[in-house]
Amino acid sequence: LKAFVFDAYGTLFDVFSVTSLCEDLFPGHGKELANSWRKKQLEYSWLRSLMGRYRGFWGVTEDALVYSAKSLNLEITANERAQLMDCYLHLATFPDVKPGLEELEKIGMHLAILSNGEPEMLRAVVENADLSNFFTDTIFSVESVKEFKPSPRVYDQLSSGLKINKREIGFVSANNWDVNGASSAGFATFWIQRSGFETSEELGYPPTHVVNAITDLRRFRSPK
Ligand code: LAC
Repeated sequence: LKAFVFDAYGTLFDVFSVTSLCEDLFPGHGKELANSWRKKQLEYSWLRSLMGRYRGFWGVTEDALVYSAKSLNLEITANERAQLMDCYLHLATFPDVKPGLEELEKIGMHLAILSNGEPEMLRAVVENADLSNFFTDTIFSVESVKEFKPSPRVYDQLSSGLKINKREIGFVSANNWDVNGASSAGFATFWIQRSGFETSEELGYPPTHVVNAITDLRRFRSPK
């Protein structure tokens, strides 16, 4: 492998770092709101792809927040909505992210991101997490194909985008459905199973490798 391409939300960035603000704003409902928000965000991305009605991930994320608050009978003001959406630009990174990326960079791997996020929201979260130096000009978004993961068209942009042969690209995600999508599109895949409790999807395209953290990836570099 010459390149590792990372999923963003859930893999580099902890989407559940929104939970503490959810709990501050809606005491007793923080976890429920955060869980529903993420679940609905993904559902809307899949539904919109099927409908052929693309809307940027920022809008999809906001729609999912509005739906989730409504479904839990929580009254959310415009200001609270804006505060919660702003969390998406300041998500926490998992502890293995920076050390893992540093190791991979040191051994000369090309590093990239491929995400549902729009380029602007991705650039912001990457910059706020101080990861910009790892991903100069290598943030790829579904925006170019206007269909969400796991459409094969999303993953297929990687080879031309990176100018690296498909067989030399490893796709890394903690989202098992995303791994299935990239495997199905013909990539070598790495499923990050951080907690060890996640269940594999029954979609038929399992990961090529399972690892516990980004710091486990360096052993997969091609021999020089
Ligand atoms: C992404 C989704 C999987 O970052 O959250 O593409």
